[in-house]
Amino acid sequence: MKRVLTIQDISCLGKCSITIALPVISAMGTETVILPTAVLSTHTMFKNFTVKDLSDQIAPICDHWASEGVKFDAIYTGYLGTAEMIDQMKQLFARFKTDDTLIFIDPVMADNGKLYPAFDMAYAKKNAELCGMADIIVPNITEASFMTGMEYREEYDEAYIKEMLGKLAALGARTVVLTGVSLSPGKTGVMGYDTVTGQYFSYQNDRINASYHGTGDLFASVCVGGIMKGLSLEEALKKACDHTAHTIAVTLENPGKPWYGVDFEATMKELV
Ligand code: PXL
Repeated sequence: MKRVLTIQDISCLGKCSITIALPVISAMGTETVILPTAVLSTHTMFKNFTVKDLSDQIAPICDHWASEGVKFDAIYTGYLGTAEMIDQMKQLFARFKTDDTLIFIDPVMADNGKLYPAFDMAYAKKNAELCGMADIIVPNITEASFMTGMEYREEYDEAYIKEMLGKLAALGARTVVLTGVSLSPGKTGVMGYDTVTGQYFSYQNDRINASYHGTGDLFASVCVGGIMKGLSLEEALKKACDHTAHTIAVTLENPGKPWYGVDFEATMKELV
């Protein structure tokens, strides 16, 4: 069985980051090791959330794993929380990456043109550096605009997306994938660029007029889970797009849905 290490916060209430990645990747049939970057009472879209930063735990946990000789088939990072934590990730990659370890980075920090409350431009710059060390990165357009310095646009054409992919590729990752990309009216999906083959690829679904917190984490987790089960990146991205779109549709139908997260539990059976 493959083994993934996922590094993100634990938002105790909120259906995001580790509370999505752990159940989803495990249920897809891959051992999922977690390294929590912080414990928050809720995700940061709630008011008055508490945060306990776990920076001082990363090195001792890694020391212990190293002494056990543990190896990872993939390392998947999401919401990291502080610039210092990003620096620690660089050391962690150096320590645990082998020729067979996939580094998958979702530089979670922004959406809809704005950085999340905890972040600033210095954090975006650090995230850009980290993305340069990845095999695969999956920023949304907002995150990519903060990392590349390109203007964020709500209306754009394929040339804008290709330029953004080129600037992301210049950061250093092998394959760059932009999420939340609409290539024609009423559609949404991904567009990517593989720097080794020089090929662009894209996949689009019908756009559902609703958005829920945690959908990016669900998308990335399904993608990592799919790759670990042997899907090609393009197949895994399709599965992640389809599953995320379906889960948004199911969430929309639930009259009792919580405001703060996507109902990923409702579609887990179909995923598995
Ligand atoms: O879903 C992304 C995410 C992860 N972790 C925390 C967040 C968010 C988005 O707001 O606040 C703590």
